[in-house]
Amino acid sequence: MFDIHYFKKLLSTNDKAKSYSEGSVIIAEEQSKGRGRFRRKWSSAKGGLYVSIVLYPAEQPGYLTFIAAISIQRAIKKLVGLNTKLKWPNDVLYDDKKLCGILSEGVFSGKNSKMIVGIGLNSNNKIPKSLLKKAISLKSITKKEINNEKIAKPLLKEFEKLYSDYKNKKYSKILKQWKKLSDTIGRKVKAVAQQGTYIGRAIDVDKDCSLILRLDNGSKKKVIEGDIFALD
Ligand code: BT5
Repeated sequence: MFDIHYFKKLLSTNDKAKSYSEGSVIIAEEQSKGRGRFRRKWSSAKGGLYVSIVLYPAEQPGYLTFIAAISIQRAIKKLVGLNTKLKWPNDVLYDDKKLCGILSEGVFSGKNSKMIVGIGLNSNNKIPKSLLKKAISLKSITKKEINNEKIAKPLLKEFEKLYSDYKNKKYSKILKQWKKLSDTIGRKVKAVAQQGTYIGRAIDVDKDCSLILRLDNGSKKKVIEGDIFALD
């Protein structure tokens, strides 16, 4: 299904992907302007795996981020045998540290609208000192050089399988798999969103991929986007 294009260095694979058609995959070894959500910087030193997948626009784009996270989790398990966990909404964690981040973006230009799913995996890239408390790489965990192509292959294979469920609107099937791997559900968290900041226990993720918190006063709060910080 996928048509893979490799590059040594790009500004951002998500930006490069904008000029490619559906089914294309852009992979770079390094990015000079890697992006996170909310215009944040994504540290993208040489040796990491930076991937963008170009897809058709669709409903419920939050699931594309979940699909990418599940696929990375499985690819890592397959290649290096590590059990990683998923953090709402877009992270893959090991030992409470961020190993991978996902940025799904819609590109809208009339008839040619598309979705781009960007995946940044810290495989061999050096993590800057300023991020060492919250970020980690596969190489630093396994003490071995990671073959990025060997990660990309099962990643895209898993993605393709889950994407077929997504296209068939089997959202609950995907959600079930995400929840199984979740590090978020059950934890007390601080959620910082545009709608406000809330402290509560993460009790669920609903069919719109929103996080449901149980606040201290017993009421439920649906958080649509933002960042969460574990408090226990
Ligand atoms: C993300 O944003 O986690 C989405 C990252 C997506 C990166 C991929 S790489 C391929 C594609 N091309 C791009 O240009 N982007 C995508 P967010 O949840 O907002 O997290 C960003 C925050 O993570 C930053 O503010 C830092 O605190 C932290 N961070 C930056 N670089 C990191 C890294 N390499 N590893 C772990 N954490 C990092």
